[in-house]
Amino acid sequence: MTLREEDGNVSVLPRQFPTNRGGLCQKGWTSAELLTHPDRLTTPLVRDPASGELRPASWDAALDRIATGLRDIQQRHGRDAVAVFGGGGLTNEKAYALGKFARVTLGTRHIDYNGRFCMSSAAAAGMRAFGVDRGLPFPLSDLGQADTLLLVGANPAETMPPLVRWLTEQRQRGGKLIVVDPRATATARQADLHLQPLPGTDLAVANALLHIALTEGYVDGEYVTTRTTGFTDVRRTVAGWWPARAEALSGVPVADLEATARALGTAERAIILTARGAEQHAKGVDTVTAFVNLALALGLPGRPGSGYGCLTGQGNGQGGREHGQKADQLPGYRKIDDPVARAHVAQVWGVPADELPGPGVPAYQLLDSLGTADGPRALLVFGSNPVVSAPRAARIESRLRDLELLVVADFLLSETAALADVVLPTAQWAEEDGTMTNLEGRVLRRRALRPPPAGVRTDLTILTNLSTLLKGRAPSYRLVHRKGPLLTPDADGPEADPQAVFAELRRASAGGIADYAGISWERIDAADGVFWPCPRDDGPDSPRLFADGFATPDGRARFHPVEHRPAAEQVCAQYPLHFTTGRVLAQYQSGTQTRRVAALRQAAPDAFVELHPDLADRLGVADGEPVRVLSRRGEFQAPARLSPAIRPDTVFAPFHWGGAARANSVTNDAVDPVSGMPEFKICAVRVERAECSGVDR
Ligand SMILES: Nc1nc2c(c(=O)[nH]1)N[C@H]1C(S)=C(S)[C@@H](COP(=O)(O)OP(=O)(O)OC[C@H]3O[C@@H](n4cnc5c(=O)[nH]c(N)nc54)[C@H](O)[C@@H]3O)O[C@H]1N2
Ligand SMILES: Nc1nc2c(c(=O)[nH]1)N[C@H]1C(S)=C(S)[C@@H](COP(=O)(O)OP(=O)(O)OC[C@H]3O[C@@H](n4cnc5c(=O)[nH]c(N)nc54)[C@H](O)[C@@H]3O)O[C@H]1N2
Ligand SMILES: [Mo]
Repeated sequence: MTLREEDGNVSVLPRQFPTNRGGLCQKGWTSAELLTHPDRLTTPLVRDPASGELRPASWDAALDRIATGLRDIQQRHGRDAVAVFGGGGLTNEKAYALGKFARVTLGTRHIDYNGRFCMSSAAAAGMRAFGVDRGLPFPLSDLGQADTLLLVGANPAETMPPLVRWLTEQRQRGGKLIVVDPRATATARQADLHLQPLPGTDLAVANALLHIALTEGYVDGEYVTTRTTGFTDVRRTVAGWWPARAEALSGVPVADLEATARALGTAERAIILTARGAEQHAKGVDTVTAFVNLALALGLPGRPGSGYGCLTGQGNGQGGREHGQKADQLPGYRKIDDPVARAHVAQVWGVPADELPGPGVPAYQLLDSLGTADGPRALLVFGSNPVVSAPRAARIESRLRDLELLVVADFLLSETAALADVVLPTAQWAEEDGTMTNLEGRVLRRRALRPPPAGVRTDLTILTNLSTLLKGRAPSYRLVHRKGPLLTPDADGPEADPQAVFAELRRASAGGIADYAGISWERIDAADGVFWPCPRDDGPDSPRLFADGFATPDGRARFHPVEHRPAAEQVCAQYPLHFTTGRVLAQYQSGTQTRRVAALRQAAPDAFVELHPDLADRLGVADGEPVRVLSRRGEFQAPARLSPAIRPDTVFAPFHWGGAARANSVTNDAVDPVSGMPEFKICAVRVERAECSGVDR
């Protein structure tokens, strides 16, 4: 998108770009409204010990409170007593600086981020199969060319509207779209075939599809022999997944399973994509692996117009997972426990390698340990609102309250910021330069249009300020006065220079999996983005991966046998319904931003509980009537929305609201053993009519 500023008002204009072809969703159109929103934070807030209230404070006082608090806590409890929580919406520069801040300035192993809730299962599955995790190993425009496109647990019509034009093109060219979703979503309604499984049974569906591909002869034997290893064990596993068994478990008719396998197996070009519906499960890694197995057996990855991909979600969901805000990761997608990686990054950072901390723990485990005897006593949050978005959120909220020091950098007082001891007002997207990496692995520029309002600092400047205070020496990134006609230095003085951070990120990533060494801001500008890996200034970038080999030591992709297992929590007499969660078009994530935009509030004003009319009938619930949803962990309340689009045994709610309508009050905190991804997409609940005066129960 591009921005236009007139009389101090910013408006968003769509820009012709290969990924979205000038398309922009409503959230994009309205995102400028938040720049000047009355709720915008423009001064630091510090909690007053006497009154217990957040009060405006100077930057010096707020930063000093943080530095003193962190120093004191680390002196009493050690370096790991301080933790950092980042976000997949942060620019690459910020994600990188945050990881370095944790490891070098604070010396703590405790950093993780909300991407753990988002893409970590697909990331782990991609890593173990292909040796690399890039959402799409091919340009998005390939979707338009696919003869068969299988979307598993993805609702792009609501979550990625700019992508829908590729689906339209695909179908206009005569391609077949198949959607796997327990609900007949806006996306599923466009499909040629909609499989409507019980939540949490996709793995069985995938194994059955491979079973059929084997029996009907769609497996590409030569590809399997020359480009992969490990198929024998997978063949043995899927032999037990005859279609009727998968039907009994998932409810997807055998005929539909066969039609899907056939459509994939006979297509010239076929693409399989997963998103959160398949991934946010305690078996998300194995579920994605099952679809990767299917793609490999059909010989798809690396073939033009074909392959497997994950639809990455957040603004910088891809870049956010490459530069070291993951607990086990160093920049360039390196492993923090790899001695060679540590030596390389330590040298770039100018510290001894043995001073770098080891791996921390995944997001939920980290949040759940806060304020406990062995857990961190202080937390700094940049770009997340876990009070609304974490599973079993009431518990996480109470963990956050147990902290000695909670610091939140945000431009709005999110539900999490409202609990903080110190809130730092930070810049928004239109006010800072940087880069983002999209789901294609394409590194793009984000351009500042105007300086932040007086009193606001960028995340990078905040990190630099804190480093200076804590280390007592010059900051790691030079502070510059911003230049250019619009970008006059603001009242608070100089800013950290994101381009200098990017220059260091390039060196730190050099030789890693996500190698940015050959990517400069100038090159990005000249080429409408640059695809990593791109190791050399004068060498090519990588729009397509896997044409010649995979990123494994022997160049072959790896099959992994995976077995279906039940959801972590089963329905029972007391909690007889399956509960799943997701998104609606007009709200974004924890809602901090979109709930404040009038047009979006109007489009999606309230939380709701989606119920099949038959189920509603049984419960005696009318459309629009408030219902309570209860699980073993808590409850929330929202109006019922009756819809024949959902399975009668399943209830759905969006997670964009906090307070009494918080869907995450009931979600399960079971996590995937490999990725640490929570099981947001299935738990057991009971639904009741909410008690309200004048209505008989
Ligand atoms: N409007 C809007 N757009 C967004 C966002 C937003 O908050 N609002 N967030 C962004 C982010 S961070 C992300 S990660 C993406 C997410 O993008 P998506 O993955 O498309 O979004 P979800 O709604 O979480 O889940 C997709 C679908 O999974 C289905 N589902 C639930 N359980 C299961 C299951 O067990 N199996 C299968 N196959 N499907 C299941 C749900 O019914 C839902 O329709 O969206 C991005 N875009
Ligand atoms: N039940 C259920 N829960 C879910 C999901 C689900 O499908 N179901 N999906 C999960 C997924 S995929 C995701 S990605 C998470 C998302 O949930 P969160 O991690 O809570 O993400 P956001 O709501 O985007 O929160 C971002 C916060 O940071 C602020 N912010 C935005 N940009 C910046 C920035 O550049 N700097 C700073 N300092 N602050 C910034 C915003 O104002 C907002 O308050 O939710 C997860 N939770
Ligand atoms: Mo996400």
